Amino acid sequence: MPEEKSPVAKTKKVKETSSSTLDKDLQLQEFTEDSSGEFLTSNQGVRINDNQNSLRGGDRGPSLLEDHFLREKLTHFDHERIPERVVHARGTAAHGTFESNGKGSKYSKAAFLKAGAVTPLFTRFSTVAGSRGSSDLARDVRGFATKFYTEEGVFDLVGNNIPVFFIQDAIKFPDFIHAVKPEPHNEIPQAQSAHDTFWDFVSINTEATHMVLWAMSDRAIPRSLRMMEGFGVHTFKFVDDKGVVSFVKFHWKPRLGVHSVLWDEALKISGTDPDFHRRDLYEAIEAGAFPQWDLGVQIVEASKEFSFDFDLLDPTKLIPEELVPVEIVGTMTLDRNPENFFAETEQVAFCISHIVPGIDFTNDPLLQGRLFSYLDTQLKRLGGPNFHELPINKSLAPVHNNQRDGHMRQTINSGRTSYEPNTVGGGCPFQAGADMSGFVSAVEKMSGLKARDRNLSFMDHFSQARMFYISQTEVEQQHIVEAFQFELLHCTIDEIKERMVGILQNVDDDLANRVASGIGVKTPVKLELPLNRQVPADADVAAYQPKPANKSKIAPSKALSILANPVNTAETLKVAMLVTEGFDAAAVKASMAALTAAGAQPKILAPHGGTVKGDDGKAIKVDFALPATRSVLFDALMVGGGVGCVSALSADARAKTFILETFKHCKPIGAEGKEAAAFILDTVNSATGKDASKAITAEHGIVVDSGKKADADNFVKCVAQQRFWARPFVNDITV
Ligand code: HDD
Repeated sequence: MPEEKSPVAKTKKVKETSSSTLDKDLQLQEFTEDSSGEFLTSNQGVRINDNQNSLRGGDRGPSLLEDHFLREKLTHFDHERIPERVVHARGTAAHGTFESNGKGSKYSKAAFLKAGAVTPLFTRFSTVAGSRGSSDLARDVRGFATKFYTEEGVFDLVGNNIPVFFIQDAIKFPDFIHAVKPEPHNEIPQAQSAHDTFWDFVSINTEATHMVLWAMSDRAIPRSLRMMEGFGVHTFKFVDDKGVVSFVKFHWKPRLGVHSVLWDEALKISGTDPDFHRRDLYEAIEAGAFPQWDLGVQIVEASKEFSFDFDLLDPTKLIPEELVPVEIVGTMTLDRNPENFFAETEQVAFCISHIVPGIDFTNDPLLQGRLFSYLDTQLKRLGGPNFHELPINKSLAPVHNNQRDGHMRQTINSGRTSYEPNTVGGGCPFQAGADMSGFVSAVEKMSGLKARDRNLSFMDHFSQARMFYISQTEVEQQHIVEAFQFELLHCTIDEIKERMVGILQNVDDDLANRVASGIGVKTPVKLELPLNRQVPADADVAAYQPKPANKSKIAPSKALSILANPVNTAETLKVAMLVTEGFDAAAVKASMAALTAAGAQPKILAPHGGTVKGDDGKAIKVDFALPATRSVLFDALMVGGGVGCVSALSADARAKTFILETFKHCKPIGAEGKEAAAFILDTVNSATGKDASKAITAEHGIVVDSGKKADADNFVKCVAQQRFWARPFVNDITV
């Protein structure tokens, strides 16, 4: 393009690409269009002179059908939406790599598990029930889907942040999803399980109980997508290079640990910043704080298939880590945001059927149904059988076959043959056949009667639900009780609430009683457990009846609690530095330096936008202003010192609300000096009507910084701990 005609200076972004991601990057870059410095054109490449006025018959006359630019533009616009995903519509994604440590090669011949192999990937996180525009902080399961572009083809690990599922058989999936989605008559409520139809379904489908407990736990309201685990859920198979098969469960373990928010925070975040998780992931990656997860596997030798008191094929069960430890086989790093949300995040097509040699499916009936559903969904969403040609879905391993034509075919296949075997094309492309380098299904003996039946080994619906509940700390159990109460109080049908309490009695009496007392149900509830399956003629019906958990026999599993496995780090946490004119600049500067050194992100928060002047006379930029933010968007608070600053903040109602909320949510609070500490105490005292001075201690996460290094270190330590559950007076605060 001639330089002098360029309407704007060229500002092409030069991307830094690590060599490990080079191949996929190059592939994506081939398709990336950067319009900086370019003339506006039609889709046919014709320059457009006037994009403001349509072609008219007279300057006040009708628009003319002849206006091909207008028609092209409106037609494209009218077709800009594709169907949103029927589940997991709301999501966000990032590019990255998986680096193998080689330990997986012992069990699987998959090339991406070989020592030192670096594989480009794309991971999409999502909620399940809400529409594309719903809030990130819904109480919901989070999808955790990773597309590995391996040298042997695409492997999609399409999992969740919860290791089990609601149902055991894919035939129940549409019913379950219809029950949790907004009700069909009025499309209410959006992105919430807190309504009659969800609880109706799970209170008569007892196999859902284990997962329901997880969904009512803090796992369903993560602090960040970067701070949650991922699970492949089903048992898969690994096949090694000698053809030896073992069973495998996949785990993603976040390096930042697992952290959640409180339900009160989730509700407020949904209003203040519905994009909270999406923004958090995007900003972390833009800032170079690349999130990492270790990929772990639990391996069960094929000969041990029947050595558990549950069925490995039952997706409502997990293998306790005490029985089979998780072995780490590599690490995922997400280091690049998509260039374009629609082209990449919206069009990425995960299919559980996308696997590579060395991995295989099991007969888990939920998995088997998924093998059909994902491919089918992509045909609908992406409009045809060529979705694998979209840049984000394209395999890095070369694709050669005789599939041809179809909507929007991109590949121009040369040659005369589109069939196999052939001689005209020299036999190409030819099957891998005897050299066994292709995908070979693991050989498995099959027998049985053709019937709509499910093995009795799938009938224990409560033992692991109990194991999950009794593995939680008291604080976590309280959150579960409150979650059940919140949800069931949104149900309008009393029988559903009663039935649900009846179900919980089969898990834990204390849980059932506590939930019941909050929702006005009298215990014990008399409940005959529903028999929601066909019982073969002449079979013993009792054997098909779900049984209460054996309460004396079940042991807790420490790995299931978030709080029992703390990862204390201040890395990437957001700390609000609340200041106004006259703040003690030296103290704030020192605290910010200590926090930054620990990897945290201190942000200046003031009653107004623009800049704010410290007692050194220097103005600094305000990052957040009280009228436009809320404490729930931050992990910790430091209240600036300086007499003028503290007295101005004391007169600011929003500043006090910010302090009270942070206090109530048990988050770390710092005070730059005595005046700031007194202000915090006064604020809490007047809200509680009590003397809260015994809460103002580092033990309860409140640090008074008197300028010593030890104080700054102490505050950083508290920020890293994140929550102080034993802090007194929190329940006396009503903000
Ligand atoms: Fe599914 C999407 C995870 C059971 C049918 N599912 C979808 C996504 C995730 C999961 C993470 C979003 C992928 C993305 O980001 O694009 N689904 C799961 C897990 C399940 C599960 C962990 C149980 C272990 N799903 C499941 C069943 C069926 C489906 C039993 C149907 C029989 N899932 C779908 C789907 C979706 C989907 C309708 C919607 C959009 C898509 O596939 O691409 O096909």
